Parts: sequence; structure tokens; C-alpha cells
Amino acid sequence: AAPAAAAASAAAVDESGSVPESTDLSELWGDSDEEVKRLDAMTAAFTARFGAEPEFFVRAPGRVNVIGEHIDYHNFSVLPFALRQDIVFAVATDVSTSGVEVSNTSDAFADATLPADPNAAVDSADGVKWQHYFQAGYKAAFGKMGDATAPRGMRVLVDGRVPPGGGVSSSSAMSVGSCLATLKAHGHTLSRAQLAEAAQKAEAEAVGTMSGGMDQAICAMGVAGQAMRVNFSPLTVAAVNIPSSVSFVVANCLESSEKAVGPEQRYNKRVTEGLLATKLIAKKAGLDQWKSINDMRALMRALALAGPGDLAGSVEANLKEGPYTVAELEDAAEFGEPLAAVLAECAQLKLAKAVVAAEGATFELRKRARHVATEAQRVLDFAAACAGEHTADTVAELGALMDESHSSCRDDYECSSDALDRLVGVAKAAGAKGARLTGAGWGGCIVAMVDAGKEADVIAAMDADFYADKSEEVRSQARFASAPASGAAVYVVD
Ligand code: NG1
Ligand code: MG
Repeated sequence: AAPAAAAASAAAVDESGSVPESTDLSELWGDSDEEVKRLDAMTAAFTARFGAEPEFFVRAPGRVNVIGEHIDYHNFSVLPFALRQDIVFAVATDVSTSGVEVSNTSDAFADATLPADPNAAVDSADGVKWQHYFQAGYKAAFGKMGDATAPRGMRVLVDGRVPPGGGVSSSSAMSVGSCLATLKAHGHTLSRAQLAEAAQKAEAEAVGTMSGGMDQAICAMGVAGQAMRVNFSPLTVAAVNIPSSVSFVVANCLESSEKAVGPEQRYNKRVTEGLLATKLIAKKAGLDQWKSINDMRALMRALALAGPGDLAGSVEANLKEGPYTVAELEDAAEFGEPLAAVLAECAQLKLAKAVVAAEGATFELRKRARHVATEAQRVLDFAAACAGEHTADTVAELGALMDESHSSCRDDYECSSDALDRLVGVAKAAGAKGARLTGAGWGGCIVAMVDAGKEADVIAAMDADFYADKSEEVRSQARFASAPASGAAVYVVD
């Protein structure tokens, strides 16, 4: 058998191509009995709720990131795949109403009506709710369609099978799917790359996170059977030929991944530390344009370095070990000016300013930058090992890169948690070739690379140990074997 060659030949992905749309479900995301039953049930629920049948369905998948964490916002490539677990939107347009009525098949999410005006402010006084992700996607769609498009009333039923708060990006499945549903309801379409970029901007804005674009990119551009290397600025994707002898298990540590907690503001804090590290290295290395350098890939290029791994030397040479205070950073020996001025040219200035203004904040620069440089290099090494001939050593090499990624996330980026570390340990003890946290961290999921055919054994080991006191219902949602699935698509009812 030559599965490697078969996988490699299925690699063509056209990021400038339109999002797939068809009246043939099997062409889009499969027409298994289970899928057909799900859409039938959604049609029945939709009709009961809105008194009419849906006109089309949109699928938007969750994702798992195999390697490359917290580097997308530094414009370095990442390596995720789209999951079978998805959010499906059943949609009908209704010119007699205005606004968007959104309903959810889960009782946990209350019905809501969103304003027809795409520029209406998000009413998140009581916190960000599920419908605000729809609103973000809706706004993104109008941003692309332009003012000439009059909003049509929309009725939407959402059925989510992406575990929420779990590091497999239910949020981006919501924003990409909502954007796509809104475009389709207004007779528009976009390229996959445009869809990803529109949803990313809107989601980041709505939620106040200084996010990179990984999640929306793989959601919009995933291809069945393929892990993908996602490159940013410009946004492109390329299939990665993972050895056919391995497969992946995703497992949730059952603590939700909180990216914005208290004054610490974990995610935005890391992004801001990265900005400060980038600018401080650039300034100390004598780059006149240091203030306009906003990510570590731009820094790498300005320093004429050949690859991200080469940045490690600049990191050690220019940044001290341990935390910096604001006063230290503003001292003449470092920036010699206020941090607000240092950050003036960054795209999300308001959010970055909020981070540096937090009472008593200190900033780890060397550790964070070291993670970014080494992690970006690990992605390239992983992709290169997959591209070469697969030997007995290839899987061991890929596993080691995943393990190093986890250690770097835990020790240098400090985005792991006790539960995530424990779950990684259980997976490794059960024979996983590599295991690491996936997504932002601080909770959520791990991804383990296991010998194909051994998925059930690794899952059984997790059940016996990590999930020992959990019900079958909790377990069945918490961990699953996963293979790369297709990206977002529109299924039009005949
Ligand atoms: P999660 O928290 O898993 O959705 C987040 C970011 C990504 C990326 C990862 C870390 C959002 C929407 N996504 O993913 O862009 O930075 O963390 O690699 O914030
Ligand atoms: Mg998310």
C-alpha cells in the first residue's frame, strides 16, 4: 500500500476558491445516517420554532492544532486540522421581519433577536453570550457586502457539536458559520481566505481578544483527510502529509479555557508581552523602524535571519531573564519612553494599552519570545519531516516535537494547567508518541498522536485514570479519536 502518496496527491487547496456550496450533501460534509438524521431533526425543530422550513444549512467545524501554539499572532505558520465536530446552522430568510432571530437546539443557550443594523453595538453588558458570536459573523458579512446590501430578516437554528470552552474553537465555528450564513442569506459568497479573515477581525473585535487567525483559517479552509499548514500575511494553506501510521486523540481536561481572567488578562497579556519583546529586541538591535515592527516574523525579516530558530540568539542577547516592571521598561536603558508611545503603532493599541495600564503589571519577555521562536521553528521542522520520506524515525521525531511544544507552553509561555499536564502524562504513559495542550491553554483540550488502531487503548487508559470518576455521558464528549474533516460549506435544500 502507498497511503503516503495518496495523501500527498489529495493536497491541492485553493484558498482563493469560493466556499463549497451544493444541493448534494454527500459532496460537502458527508451523508451518513447520523448526519441525515441530524438535519431532519433540525428541520423539524426549525419548523416548530419558526413555522417554515429552512432554505439552507451551513456547517462550520471546530479544529485541533497539532503544533504551533501562540504564534499565529506573530504571523508564523501553524499546523491544525478541521474536526468532524461542527456547528450546523439551519437558515431561512424572511423579508417580512427585520433582524435576526437566533435559536439553539441546546437549552443552555436562550433564544435571542439581534438587530438588523450590522453596525449596532454588541450589547454585552451582562457578558459575552452565544448570540454575540452570531452578531460578530453577521457584521463581518456586511463589512464584505458593503452598504448597498439591505439586511434581510433571518431565522437561524444553531446545533453545536463542538465542545464549548474546550480549546477546539467553538467560538470560531460560530463566527465563521454566522458570517457564511449571512452572506448566503443575502446572495453573496467569498473566497475561503476572505471568509476566514472577515470572521477573524469580527470575532476579535466582538470578544476583545487580540487573536491571531488560526482558528477561522482552518475552519474556513479545512480539507477532509488533511492536516494543513496555515501561513499568514498573506493567508495561504498547504496540505501536510502526516504519516499514515499515526492518528490523533483529542481529550478535554474538563476545566474550561479562560483566556481573559481578572486583571491578568491572560491571552492579551501574552500578546502584549510579545509586542514588547519584539520591539525591545528591534530597538536594541539598532533597527530604526523598531516601532513599526509588530510581530516576531517581521522582526526575523528585519534582522535578515534565515528562520525563526535563529531568533533565539537575539532573544537571549537583548532580553533579561525574569519579569520587567513598567518602570524598568520605560527606563533609558530599555525603551526610554512611555509604553503607550512604544506601542503606538500596533493594530490593537487600545487592548494593549489596557494590559500595560493594569495595576502592578510585570512582563516576562525573554521566556515568551523564546517560546515563540522555538515553537515557530518546531512547526517548520514538523512540516519538513512530514514532507520527506517517512521512515521508522519520522513518527518519533514528530512526537518529540509535540512533547517539546508542550514543555515550552508549560514552562516558557505558562499557558498550561495542572489538569492539562496530568492529561498529557496519562496519554504519554498509555503509549502516545507525542502529546500537548492544544489551543490557547489554561484549560481545554490536549491532542495526542497515537499509533493508528491504538486510539481506543489510549482512550481506555484516560477513562481508567483521568476520567475515572466521570459518567459515561461526560466521557463520551470529553475525548474522541479524530481525523481531519472538511471546512465550512453551504448545503442548499432542493
Ligand atoms: P482558542 O482559545 O483555542 O480558540 C486561541 C486563538 C488562536 C491562537 C490560539 C493559541 C482565538 C479566537 N483564537 O485559540 O488564534 O492564538 O489561542 O495558539 O482567540
Ligand atoms: Mg476560541
